[in-house]
Amino acid sequence: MFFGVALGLIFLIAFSQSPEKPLQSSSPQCFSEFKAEIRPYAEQLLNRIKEDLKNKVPEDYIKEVLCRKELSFSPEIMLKSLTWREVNLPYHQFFEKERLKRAKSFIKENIELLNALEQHFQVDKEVIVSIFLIETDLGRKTGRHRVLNTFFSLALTGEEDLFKIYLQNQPEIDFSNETVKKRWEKRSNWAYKELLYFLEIAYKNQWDPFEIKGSIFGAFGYPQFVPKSYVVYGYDWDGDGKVDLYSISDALASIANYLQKEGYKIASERAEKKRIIMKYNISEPYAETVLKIADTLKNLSLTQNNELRGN
Ligand SMILES: [Ca+2]
Repeated sequence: MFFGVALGLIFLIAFSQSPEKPLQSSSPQCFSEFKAEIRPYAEQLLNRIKEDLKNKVPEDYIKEVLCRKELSFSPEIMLKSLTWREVNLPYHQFFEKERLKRAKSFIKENIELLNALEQHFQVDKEVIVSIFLIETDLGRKTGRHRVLNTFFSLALTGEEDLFKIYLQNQPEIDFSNETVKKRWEKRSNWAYKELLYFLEIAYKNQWDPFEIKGSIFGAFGYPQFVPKSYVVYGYDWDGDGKVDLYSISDALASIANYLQKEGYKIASERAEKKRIIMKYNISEPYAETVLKIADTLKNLSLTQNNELRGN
């Protein structure tokens, strides 16, 4: 073992003194795990990010984060987003007795907070809980994909020449089709902006950016917000100076704040409420399910109150 250490030391000295050693780039470890064909694009993206976040996030921080070995590039996220079909999601599962029972208990346990939120934001508490139930099963399922890697990957596949490499074995994606191409362009531009928002909020909040995990398309926390929604609608209800989407009070207040800012009013007609909920998630079956569950929860608590009164 001693010999090994000594030998290692000799090698170390030999190599550190080697005059043939190539000059190191400014970011020696950056993207070293990536394939050679990807690296120049990643370097270019890194420089663009540094430029666009100037005066907002220190360059050293950006470099430190994006040069970590946890950073990974998954072009299949873009491929998936382009072949994504609007399917009828199994919304009926949310009407299962077990889930409704848990949602009902949740309301009971958090009634003071929910009443305060309803009062403050003028959003029905049952709607808030219904969204919380549908999005993450009351906080049980918040996603397992690293948000940073998702947006980094989507942004990097915005490089056409790079993306074309991965399109070769994808006969179902017709890149000569203008609609497909527009979708790709829109998706990658959006992801790049979300990536900037994410780096900014991770820096400000001193998060470990790789610890934040979410859905396949980068929605995170109990309300499943993308980074821009965190910035625009995030609400620090408990007043600790930070918006924590993994704390019940901040998360539920953020859902309510989202709806209120988009125009939700407790006194509005059902159709109007539905229209606003579709701004949270642009899907009619989604909005319909949110309202139906909210109605069910409302009726359940009414029945319970009547039972208590002996009716
Ligand atoms: Ca807070």
